[in-house]
Amino acid sequence: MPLLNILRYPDARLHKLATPVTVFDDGLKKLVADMAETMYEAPGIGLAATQVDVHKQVIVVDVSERRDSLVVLVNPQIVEATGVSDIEEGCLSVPGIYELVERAERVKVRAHDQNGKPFTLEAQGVLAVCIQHEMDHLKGKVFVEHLSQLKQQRIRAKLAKHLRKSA
Ligand code: GNR
Ligand code: NI
Repeated sequence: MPLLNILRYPDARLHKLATPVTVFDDGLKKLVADMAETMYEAPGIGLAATQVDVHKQVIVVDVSERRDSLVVLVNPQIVEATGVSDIEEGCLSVPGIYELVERAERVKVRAHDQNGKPFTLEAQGVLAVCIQHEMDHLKGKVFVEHLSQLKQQRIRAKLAKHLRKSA
C-alpha cells in the first residue's frame, strides 16, 4: 500500500476545513489503511487526513510503545474536556519543532470507526493531547498557531533556513 505525502507547514492546504464523512465505503477503508501505514513509517503517534491533503474528518492515532494499538476516529467530537496539560508537541507537518501547548488533560470523544460504528473514548495524557492536536488539523489549525506571533515568526524563519540548506 502506498505511503502518502505529508504536507509541510507553511502550506495553505493545511488550513482547509475537513468535512464529515457521510459514506463509509472501501475508499474510506483504503484511506485509513494508507494513513496508518504513513503514520507508522514516519514515525508519528497520530495523523490527520488534512496532513495528506484529504479534507475529510479522519484521524489515526497510536500512542502505544509497541505500535499495536491503532485508534481510528471518523467525525470525532469532544463531548467533555477537563484539566490542563502542557506537554511538548511535535508535528509531522512541522519537522524539527517542539513546543509546549496548553491542552485539556482528559477528553471524552465521540466518533465512528472506519465501518461507521459509533463509539466513545475516554482519553488522558498523551492520547488526549494527540487527539486534540489531530482535531485541530481537521479544523485547519497547526499546533504552532497556539504560540505567540513572535514564536511563529521564528519557527517560519527556521523552517525556511532548513529548506534553503536542503535545496
Ligand atoms: O508524532 C507526533 N507526535 C506528537 C507529540 C506530541 C503531541 C502531538 C503529537 S502528534 C505528532 C504527529 C502529527 O503531526 N500529527 O498530526
Ligand atoms: Ni500534526
